[in-house]
Amino acid sequence: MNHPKPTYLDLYTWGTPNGRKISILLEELDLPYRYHSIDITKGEQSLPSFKKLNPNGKIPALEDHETGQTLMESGAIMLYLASKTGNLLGEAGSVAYWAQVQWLMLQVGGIGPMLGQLHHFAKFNPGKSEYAETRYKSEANRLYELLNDRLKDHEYLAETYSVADISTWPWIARFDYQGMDLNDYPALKKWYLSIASRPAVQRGDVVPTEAEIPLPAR
Ligand SMILES: N[C@@H](CCC(=O)N[C@@H](CS)C(=O)NCC(=O)O)C(=O)O
Repeated sequence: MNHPKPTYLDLYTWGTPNGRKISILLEELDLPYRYHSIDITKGEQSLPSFKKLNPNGKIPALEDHETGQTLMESGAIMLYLASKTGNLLGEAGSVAYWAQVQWLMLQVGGIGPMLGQLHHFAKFNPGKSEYAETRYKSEANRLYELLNDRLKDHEYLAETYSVADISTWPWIARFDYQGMDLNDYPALKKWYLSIASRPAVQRGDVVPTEAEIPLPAR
């Protein structure tokens, strides 16, 4: 008789790119977890109960009752979950591992912050700062070009599908917010659509908030 896997993971998140990364990863890793909604539009990320989990007051956060580990920062959570299972991340210290970590770090340190600011200025507050809109749009153009160049001769950001792809994909899924046309970046578009077709990605994407995966017009 099959016994259900025990559930010892609690995920606290919301339907933003940083929030969706973790539910997608948990689905890819086939790890059972409980989902807790932290509605950042209502300020729930600043409640003392949540700040006990993430003193920085931002989603996502994770609790692992098996080990007693509590974690903030999506990149750290991804490394933790992939290391725990030995999946979607190379063996610690290997060439594959560092290749994946470098693309993951580019996402958490560059792609997320730059595209996130573009959402703030160009999508939600247009006309407030021409300088900021120009600055973040040019960073978006540059980063899309970088990813497209990399993916011209690589199926994935590192050699195999990994945490690096999972952390970057939900940011590219906001191409519309960013005023970007994926048709201008054919290799990135191919990568985006291939990841969008993965059942675990489709399951994980709708965990925080129901929404259709955005698809480019043609
Ligand atoms: N570096 C953090 C960024 C987390 C982050 O910016 N979360 C946003 C949503 S995508 C948030 O909670 N925003 C609410 C706020 O800033 O108050 C991570 O990767 O986990």
